[in-house]
Amino acid sequence: MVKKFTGEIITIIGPKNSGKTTYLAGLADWPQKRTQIGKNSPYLVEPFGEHGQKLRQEVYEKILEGAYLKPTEVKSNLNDLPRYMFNIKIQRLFGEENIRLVVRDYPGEIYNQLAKASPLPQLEQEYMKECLKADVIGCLIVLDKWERDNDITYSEAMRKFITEMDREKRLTGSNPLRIAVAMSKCERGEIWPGRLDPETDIFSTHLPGTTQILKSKLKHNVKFFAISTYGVLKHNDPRPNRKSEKRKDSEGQEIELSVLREKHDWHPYGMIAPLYWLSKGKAMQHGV
Ligand SMILES: Nc1nc2c(ncn2[C@@H]2O[C@H](COP(=O)(O)OP(=O)(O)O)[C@@H](O)[C@H]2O)c(=O)[nH]1
Ligand SMILES: [Mg+2]
Repeated sequence: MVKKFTGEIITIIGPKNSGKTTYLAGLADWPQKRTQIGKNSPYLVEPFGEHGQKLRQEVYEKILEGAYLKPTEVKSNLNDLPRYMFNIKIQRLFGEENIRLVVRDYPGEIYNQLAKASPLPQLEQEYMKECLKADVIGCLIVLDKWERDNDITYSEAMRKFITEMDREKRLTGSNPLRIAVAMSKCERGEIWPGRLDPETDIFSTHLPGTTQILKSKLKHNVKFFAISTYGVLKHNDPRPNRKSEKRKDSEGQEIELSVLREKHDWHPYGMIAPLYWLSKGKAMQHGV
C-alpha cells in the first residue's frame, strides 16, 4: 500500500505575477541538484504526488525552454486548487534535518481583493478561511514591488490579512500562524545587496509602513526574506539570470515578465530559508 504523504501545511499568497508559482516550480525541480553535480549542495528537494510531478514537468517544458508559466487560475471549488507536496532534506555537519510540506498556491486575485475590496467577496472569504485554518502552520507572503509607492497598497492588504487572522483566532493565543514575508525577484540590481539583511535593507528601507504593521501586530511570528528563483549568473558575476520584457496584463496594467536566461547557471537564492522558518519556528543558520 502506498503510504499517504503527510506534512505541515503552508499556504502562499501574494499579488498576481509576484513569482509564487515559479518559486514552487523551482522547488519541484530543485535546479541545484542538476547544476551542482559533483558539488556538495546541502539541500535536496523532492516533490511528491500528482501536482508536484506536474509542476516539475512545467520546469522542463517551460522554464528550461525559456518560456512563461501559465497564470494560476481562480477555482470556484477550493478542492480543485493544487496541493504541492515537498520533502526537503538539509545536510548538516552532524546529521540531517527534514521538512515535509504541503503547500497551497493561491491565485493572485485573493491578495488583490484583500488590497481592494471591503468586505471580501464570498469566494475570497472562503479562500481566506482555508488559508487560516487551525492545521495550517504558516503562510508565505510573496511581494515583488519594492518601490516606495507600493507601500500604501501593501500596508492595506497586510492590515486586512491581519484582521482576518484575528477573526480566525490565528493572530495571538495558543495557535498563532507563522508568517514569512519575502521580497521575490531579488536578483534585481537595486535590491540584490539588501538580500543579506532583508528586514532592514529591503523592507524597512523601501516599504516602511508595511513593515511596521507586520512587526507591530505579528511580533515574533513574522520574519522577512529575500528570494530569487532565477538568481544571478555566478557567485562572482551578479548579473541577473533572466531576460525580461514589459507587457500589458488582462486589466491593461503594465507588468514585467521574465524567463530564465542560462539554464546551466541556474542558482536560485534564498528559497529554503522562509520554509525552514515556517516549519521550525527559528531562523536557518547557514546557506540559502
Ligand atoms: N526577475 C524575476 N522574475 C521572476 C522570478 N520568479 C518569477 N519571475 C517572473 O514573474 C512572472 C510571474 O511569475 P508567476 O510565478 O507566474 O507569478 P504568480 O502569479 O505569483 O504565480 C513571470 O514572468 C516569471 O517568470 C525571479 O526570481 N526573478
Ligand atoms: Mg501563480
